[in-house]
Amino acid sequence: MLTVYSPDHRLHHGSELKDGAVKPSFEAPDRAEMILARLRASGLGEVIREDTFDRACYVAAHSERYVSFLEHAWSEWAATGRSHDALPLIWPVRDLAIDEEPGFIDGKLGFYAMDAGAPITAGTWAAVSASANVALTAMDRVLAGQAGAFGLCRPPGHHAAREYMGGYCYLNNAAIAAERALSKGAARVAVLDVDFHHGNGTQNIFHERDDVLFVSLHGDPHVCYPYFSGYLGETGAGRGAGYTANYPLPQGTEWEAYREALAHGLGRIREHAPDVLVVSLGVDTFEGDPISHFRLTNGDFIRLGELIAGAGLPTVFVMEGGYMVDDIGVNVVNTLQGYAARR
Ligand code: Q9C
Ligand code: ZN
Repeated sequence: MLTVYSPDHRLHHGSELKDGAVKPSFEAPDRAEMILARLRASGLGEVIREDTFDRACYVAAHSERYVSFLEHAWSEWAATGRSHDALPLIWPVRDLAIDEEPGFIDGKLGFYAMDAGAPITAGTWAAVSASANVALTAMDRVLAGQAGAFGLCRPPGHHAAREYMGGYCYLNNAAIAAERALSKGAARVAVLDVDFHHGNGTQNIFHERDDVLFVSLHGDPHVCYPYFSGYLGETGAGRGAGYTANYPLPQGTEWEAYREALAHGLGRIREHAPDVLVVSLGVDTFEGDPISHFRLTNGDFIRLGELIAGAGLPTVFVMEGGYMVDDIGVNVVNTLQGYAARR
């Protein structure tokens, strides 16, 4: 198992609103460093740096104006004399939903965001573009014949939609990797999202597409973030009707119920017969996660990797969430080792 890693992730260390105050985000640099340390200690395989890619690779999954916004947001913010993290404070909800980009940074922040959980800082664009490049590099290695690769992406990506950020996510690394595979000749791709939170961004990007199947297991959005997406009845639209499969699961879900839903989702993936599988690997399904509500154990992640390997597909793992930093490395490496043992 090959890992792709970029130290540039450290350039992004933002804040979030917590308990009525602005505090360091749960989505912090030590997450990636803990995973890297555990990977190295486990001898799982080589760790390489990311390649560089053209911005057209990002625009395959996002709009040009959104990518431009991400690239220039900090300099526009700093030009107003502010040096703290940029967070949106107004959103174009329902009847206020216009499609014209505002001319001022405070309006742009809300126009291109679903929540206040994706701060823009001085180093955000450098880290975000490096994170997408990590996913692209992992995909290129798998397309070149490697059985499996792990993109140690940070920031994560699955909440980022075609035209908005949120939930710690900016560019959708999994969607960008899937588009890369299609651009290199794959006929079909599947994305399996096992992060605790619904991958609303990935679903948004591929909602009307029949070449990319999106399968997600997550906390029931009736009571879990992101609340407005991830219901059972969301199954795709237009040509994409039937190519989105959501498995909302109750809070407190343990391995046995999780395994059953996963087996069903993997069945859908087998029917789709993709050339390559992208796994949005969040380990915030862990029982000790501070912001999530499933009860998977350290050992369950080995079984997760084994079941994914059972699909028999070339696989790109892309890092998403997971906030119990003490266990994040163990849970990621367990998943990858479970996968590698069965390939
Ligand atoms: N108290 C990812 O896992 N905040 N994003 C939820 C719950 C947002 C998670 C607050 C969580 C986003 C990639
Ligand atoms: Zn998550």
